[in-house]
Amino acid sequence: MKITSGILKRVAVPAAVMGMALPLVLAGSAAAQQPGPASTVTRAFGQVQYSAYSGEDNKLTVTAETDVNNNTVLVVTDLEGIDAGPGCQQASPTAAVCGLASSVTRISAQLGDGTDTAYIAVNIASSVDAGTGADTVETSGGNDTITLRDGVGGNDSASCGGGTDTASGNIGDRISTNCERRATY
Ligand SMILES: [Ca+2]
Ligand SMILES: [Ca+2]
Repeated sequence: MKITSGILKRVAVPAAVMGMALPLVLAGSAAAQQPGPASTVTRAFGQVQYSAYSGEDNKLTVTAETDVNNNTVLVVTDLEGIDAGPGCQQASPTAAVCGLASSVTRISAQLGDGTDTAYIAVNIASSVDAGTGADTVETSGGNDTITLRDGVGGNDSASCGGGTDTASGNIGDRISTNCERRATY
């Protein structure tokens, strides 16, 4: 009887954790899927790829969150809506979970047209191409590459966080000194 009781207790703990963690990552999962096409995110091995849907002012964030199994997973959010492709799972109409964060080696993001914001909040090497429009891009501790060049000067800004980073833009674009290699044309 003692053994049985011990097993039940050990099972009960993860269940309680699960109930508490659920709203953090999977809030809105019961809601209807985002109608129509949206931005997409996929993962192949350690490579995560985000592509913005055209015609939107995308608001991309990439974070590491604790899931229901107490794993640290990569969460990709676009407030304009996002579709989880191969390698990722839909968490809500605006969020996708793309597996264990620790095994992601590179994040690539194409923001396309529109006035977009991108915040990569994880210390993983990232490549962000802001595309056209007035864009704001911020990355963190990885060795990152940010491209602001869209033929228009002064409309974009980049901040690269820690690491050894490269950013390029048009003359007048704001590129932080934390982007060690900076070039404007
Ligand atoms: Ca853009
Ligand atoms: Ca960086």
